[in-house]
Amino acid sequence: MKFAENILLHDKEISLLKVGGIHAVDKIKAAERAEELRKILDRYAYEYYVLDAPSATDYEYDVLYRELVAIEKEFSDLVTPESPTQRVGDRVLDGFAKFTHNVPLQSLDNVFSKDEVTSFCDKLKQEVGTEISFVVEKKIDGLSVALTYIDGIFVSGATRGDGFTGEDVTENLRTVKSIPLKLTRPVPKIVVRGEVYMPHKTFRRVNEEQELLGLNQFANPRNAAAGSLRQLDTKIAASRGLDIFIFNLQEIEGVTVTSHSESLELMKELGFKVSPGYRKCNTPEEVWNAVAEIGESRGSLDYDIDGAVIKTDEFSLREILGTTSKFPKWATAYKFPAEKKKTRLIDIEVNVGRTGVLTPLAILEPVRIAGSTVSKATLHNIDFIRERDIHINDIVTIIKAGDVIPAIVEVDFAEREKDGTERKMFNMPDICPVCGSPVKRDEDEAAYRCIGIECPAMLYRGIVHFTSRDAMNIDGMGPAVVNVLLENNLISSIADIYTLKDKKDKLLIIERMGEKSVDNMLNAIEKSKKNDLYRLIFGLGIRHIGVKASKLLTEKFSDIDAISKASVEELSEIDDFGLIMAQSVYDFFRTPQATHIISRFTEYGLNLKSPEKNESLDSRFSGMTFVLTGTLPTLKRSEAQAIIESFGGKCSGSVSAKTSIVLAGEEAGSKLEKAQKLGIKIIDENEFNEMIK
Ligand code: 0OX
Repeated sequence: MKFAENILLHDKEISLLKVGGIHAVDKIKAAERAEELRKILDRYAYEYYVLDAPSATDYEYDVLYRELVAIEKEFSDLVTPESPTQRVGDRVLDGFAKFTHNVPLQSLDNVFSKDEVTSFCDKLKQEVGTEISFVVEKKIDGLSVALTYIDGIFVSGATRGDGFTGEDVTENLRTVKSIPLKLTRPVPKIVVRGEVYMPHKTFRRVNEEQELLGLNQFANPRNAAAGSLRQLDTKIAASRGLDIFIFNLQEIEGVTVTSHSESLELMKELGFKVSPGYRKCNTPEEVWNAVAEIGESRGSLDYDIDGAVIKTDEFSLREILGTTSKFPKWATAYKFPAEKKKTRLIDIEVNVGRTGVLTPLAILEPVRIAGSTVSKATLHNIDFIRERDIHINDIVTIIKAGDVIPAIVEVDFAEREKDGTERKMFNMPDICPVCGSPVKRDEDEAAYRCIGIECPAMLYRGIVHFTSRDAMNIDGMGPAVVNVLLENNLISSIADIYTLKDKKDKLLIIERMGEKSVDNMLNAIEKSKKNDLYRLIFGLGIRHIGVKASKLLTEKFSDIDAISKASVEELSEIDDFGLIMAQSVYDFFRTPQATHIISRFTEYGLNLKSPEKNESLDSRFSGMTFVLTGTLPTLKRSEAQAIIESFGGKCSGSVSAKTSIVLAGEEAGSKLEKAQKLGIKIIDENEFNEMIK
């Protein structure tokens, strides 16, 4: 138990430090321990995220991680940019700076058949006049980025952009756990290229969360990865579970490398997650077999690939072959055809979402396509079905490109004549297939919606939303647990969550729920009672009311009672609150269910009061709106925002005529320009410090 001993020893050290003040010797000990912890944590993370072979449990990792956080809190100057604690994402960026690639990130020419693959190989052999070896690797369907390391430390990361200039997304890339922040040895300089992607499993989770938050879902993992990498709020990027495969050495200093395969091995050694399963081949036949092998593996991978890349292995031969105006001549991509298959549409089922929207789903005779068996496809809405004249029993063509969700592209009308099976027209149901309540079509919307407030389908999603991170943030009560609790009749409304502590014996009987996880969940439930009121309001899932609107409600009204009694007029007086939002809040609190739930929340002791306003203390910024832009010399943006709010001011993300002051730091961009044009007062951190003295 080497670590446990270390932990105890360290706890003693820290308490000594607290009692005796900071002595140089204590700080040296803390620095040594921090270094040791970083090494262990980096190794654990490498085993988990890169090798997919963890040697430590989550708990062991967490204990050491917390110890490191404690040291860094005590001695803030010991924090290093490559510390594992710097991956959490605690910055809100203004925008992304341009990044010029030293060595351009080239794109690839394409081939589409076995013949083209063979002639590509033959042509290269002819051109160099010798035998030639190739490397065949997967073509990952994500976003290309270049990562730069100086003396083994990650210093910057940028998107490909047009190949010459991309965007600096260093802070978001820092949150990707499989990107090492420190290499296994300090090479003077190395720039590597890789593809950031979102695993299928994560993609499904992210889309579920998008749905729960009432936001648009991503069409495919690639779009989801792109959207996540371009988040200005690094915390959101961090929450998106992005991953990376490294496939190219762009630049290196201090090490000699002569071939691509050698570079892949070197990058592995340095701690990178190199694209797996590449093959070294010596003949066109071997190249084609490797391409075909990748094609066959496609369906069993947890990420999208859209082809195979064929590259000349020897760097000296690459030099000879050179590039065209667009592509390297020494590489090409074999693009998998988007696979299409015909199958029968057996039935159309209807799903009910959290907001009550009914979505038709095609039930298909199962077919193998793009490496996996498909038996369902989305039909979006009734307009999609009518436009394509889709009927039950039709023979339909389905397509599965890189996308996880297969789609119906067309109906085979000739088949209708031929096989004589009766086609049935599909209509949206008048009653909800889950709860039997009436279904209504929203005006100006393609969506049909169940209006039953107690609909179980909506209930499940409503509870998952209530417990989710941005709402009540109840750890240990994710979708799977909610499902089990509903199935076992332990809850049937969000208020029931707070009765679970009296049902511990029943919880313990449920399979998969051990004593420890039950205790953790019950503790998290208890803790959530003290949450800020905005979390509860957001958790209620009121249409059109997101986190920001919930916060605005708690800023204007003193408690939930005042919110529930507010008129539409009063509600629409809130800045940034439209009439639709005001009406939605008003309508929600007029339902008997809302009244009932709030009285139960009161009974269970949940916090239903808005936070105290600081006005009585010092409200020198009351009525003023600040915009923060650029990087301030010492203050973090979140710190400046907290100071402004503690003096009764507000912060906004954009400059307008309503802005009172712009607090600008280094590299302030368009916001500063706009403020200058509008003649708005602009201050720097020094002036800000004067104002808050
Ligand atoms: C991929 C991928 C992309 C480097 C030289 C020309 C293009 N998406 O997996 N690009 C390249 O190669 C670059 N290799 C890959 N594996």
